[in-house]
Amino acid sequence: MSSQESKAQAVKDFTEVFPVLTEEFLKEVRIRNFPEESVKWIEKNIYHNVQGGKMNRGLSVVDTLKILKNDQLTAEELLKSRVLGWCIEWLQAFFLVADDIMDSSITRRGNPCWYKMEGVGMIAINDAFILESAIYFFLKKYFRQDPYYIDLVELFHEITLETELGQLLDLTTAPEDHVDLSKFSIEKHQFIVLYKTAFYSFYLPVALAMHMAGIKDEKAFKAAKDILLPLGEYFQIQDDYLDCYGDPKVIGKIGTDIEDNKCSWLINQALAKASPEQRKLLDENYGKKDPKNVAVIKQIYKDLEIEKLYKEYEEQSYIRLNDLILQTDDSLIKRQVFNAFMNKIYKRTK
Ligand code: GPP
Ligand code: MG
Ligand code: MG
Ligand code: MG
Repeated sequence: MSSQESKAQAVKDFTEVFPVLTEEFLKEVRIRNFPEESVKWIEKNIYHNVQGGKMNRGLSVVDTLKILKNDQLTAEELLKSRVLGWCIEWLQAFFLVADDIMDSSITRRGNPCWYKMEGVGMIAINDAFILESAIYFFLKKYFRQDPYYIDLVELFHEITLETELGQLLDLTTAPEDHVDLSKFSIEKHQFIVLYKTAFYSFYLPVALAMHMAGIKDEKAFKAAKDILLPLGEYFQIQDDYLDCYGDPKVIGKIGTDIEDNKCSWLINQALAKASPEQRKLLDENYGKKDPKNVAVIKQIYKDLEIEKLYKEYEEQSYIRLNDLILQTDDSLIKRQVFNAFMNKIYKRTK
């Protein structure tokens, strides 16, 4: 079997678990005698928000466990790693439903954002909470008997807190009514993306698989963090780049970072290169909803060749991160785990 086929099969097997989990969760609602209307609402919430992503995070749990256990997984281990993978996809859905409200976004995964759907609006806030609660229902259902159950629960709680702290800083650095570009810096950006993205997107899938594999050594978790967090930073810089330069048809969302006054990688690079005249234009036009203001910012990015700078950053990151992977202690955690991540994200367009 070619690796392409086995990947397609892995995606298919992973995908097939989704409707099963959804049904189990809906049953949990039904046994509380909720009207069928509520059950249907939740089903729509789940299908609209949990599905349709790249599933990179979820699939990574399965892929990582396969690597850690030399491809020798029992049927039960396969199923449980897929359940954990879906728990991350549920977590991601919870974050994205809320993030899209906070970022005033319009589309997600090629569809209107959930809060933009007819009749949903701010009910989406509660829907996000329900998506989060589903995680703990699945963990209990599938892992209650396992010695590492509490590790999983604690990990989800800890990572959720870290992501929420990152989101807080992301938002408070980008107030809607007050643009002050002097508050931005590359260091601040680095700090925000570490918390808002890297922990849940990169460290979490690997740490979950490590718990399942019975790894206990704190040094192994530390080694995983040391490489996965920089990988996550690189991933979010790609996200910032795609927000401005990605094709909405491909990335499934319309960028709003300039309008939202976000401390994005792009604006930080522009600030570092801008002449006093360009700086004045950045100050006057960043963080405004009017397409005319946005166009001025994009023109300055063009004049400063920010896109070229990003391509260079991407090349350099590839070399730097591969180097870092080579330096990890293979006896603590297999290098292949990290190479698999790198291959999934290098030069991504969505
Ligand atoms: C990505 O930021 C970060 C998140 C989705 C985490 C949100 C965290 C919460 C606690 C709600 P982003 O806004 O750049 O993502 P996107 O570009 O996909 O909207
Ligand atoms: Mg957003
Ligand atoms: Mg956001
Ligand atoms: Mg973004």
